[in-house]
Amino acid sequence: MTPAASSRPRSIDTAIKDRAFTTKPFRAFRRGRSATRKGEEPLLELLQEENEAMKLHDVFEAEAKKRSGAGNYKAAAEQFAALGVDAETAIAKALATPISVHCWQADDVRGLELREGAVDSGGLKATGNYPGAARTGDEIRADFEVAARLIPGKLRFNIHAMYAETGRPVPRDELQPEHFSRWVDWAAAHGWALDFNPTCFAHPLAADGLTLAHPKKTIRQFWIRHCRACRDIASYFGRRLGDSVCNIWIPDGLKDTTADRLRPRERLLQSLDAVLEDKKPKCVDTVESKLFGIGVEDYTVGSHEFYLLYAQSRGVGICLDMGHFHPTESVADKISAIVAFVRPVLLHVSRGLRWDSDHVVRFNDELRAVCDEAVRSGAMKHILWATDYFDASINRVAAWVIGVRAVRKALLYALLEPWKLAVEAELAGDGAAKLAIEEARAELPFAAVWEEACRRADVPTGLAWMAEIRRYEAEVLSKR
Ligand code: RNT
Ligand code: ZN
Repeated sequence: MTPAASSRPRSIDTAIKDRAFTTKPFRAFRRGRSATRKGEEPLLELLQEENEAMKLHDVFEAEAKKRSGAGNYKAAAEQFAALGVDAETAIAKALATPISVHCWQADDVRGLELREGAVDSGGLKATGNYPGAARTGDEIRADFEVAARLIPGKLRFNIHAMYAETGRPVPRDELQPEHFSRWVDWAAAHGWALDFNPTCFAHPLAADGLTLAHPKKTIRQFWIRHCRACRDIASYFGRRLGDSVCNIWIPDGLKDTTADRLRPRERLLQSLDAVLEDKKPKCVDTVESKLFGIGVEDYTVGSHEFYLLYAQSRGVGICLDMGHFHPTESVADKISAIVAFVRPVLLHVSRGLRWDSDHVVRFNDELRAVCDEAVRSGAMKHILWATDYFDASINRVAAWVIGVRAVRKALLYALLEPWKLAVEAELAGDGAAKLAIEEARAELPFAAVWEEACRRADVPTGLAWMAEIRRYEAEVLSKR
């Protein structure tokens, strides 16, 4: 029995003090957050009592000690088999699909550059002030090693030019592969390939909100040189670790009542042609559109139509970020429309709440729809998976684990769809049968197959991984 199981009621603060969060920054942070003190509104007191009843720490620890539910898998697999789905194949494919995890969740998109003075963030804003953000490359790497042990399946790691470790200020257009040698050695040691992104924001020459489309030639040329340098770096990563995706996103746009929408797009087209003019071995080029950004609400130069046609005409890949479309637009539906013309299709898996808010990815309808469509398209080898979100208001390592596990889970869920039956019903014109089959998915024992996948990948199931996160928070993150 742990102390929390005693019958004496304890406040959240006491529980926190007794448990993992014994250090000052976490106590202060959590006190500030909880409005539930004795004598306040009855509803809040009630919630506080409910929270006590949950005994979070004990639940996580107990989960961590449980052996995962190997027992249920056989029966579950039989249920799937009865609907024509092979659970073994689904598990194998789900675990083998690489997910490229974004480094920028660790440090709220700050980067490691040595620079003087503040710079504009290019409309990217991580909100929240949860303690423990990574401050150095070593801290990002250590944090990711913890996250990676809690995520099943094949991973890659995705860094940005602003994560160069140069030891002295190096202009972005002079970056070289050697400035990323620590990333490469580390990734190689873990068997992860590295993906890359030019950083065309958070820089004095991006202060106008324009980079590759800037009216000034000298500024455009700086960013062209930067993007070319980035392709060389990606090509180096590719040769060392296996193909590297180099994804170009720029913030370029205008705030209000744009007078000339054509010339900036012509300039972007020319700049991109200059960037992409020669082939770089092992570098897979993609371009990423956006609907709008903070401060550039009226006009985005690199809109979806622009980049889709650019990618198609130039033979490069397209990146679809789930937060970069109108909130009612379906990214899932775009996959089958695009993949026959443009390859690869890189998915930036994100979760927008009301706007491109980059919330931690969850196993929700949108994500399931994207994974379903990717699997149904039969073109999985042309679809690349990457995460792109940043939440500074919660434990950042947990944010990684929650989001990437959700992607893996949704991939497995999609691979377990009784899809052939649904297609058969559709071809037979039997709409009711199709609906019934799709509804039955919610009743199938998915959890048992997911647990089995986690067990085979040697990572915790259920809530067990949270015990690890809390330990790391108490031992490492809280000391930052
Ligand atoms: C921005 C894009 C882009 C960035 C990263 C940091 O809206 O989504 O992919 O999030 O490059
Ligand atoms: Zn993105």
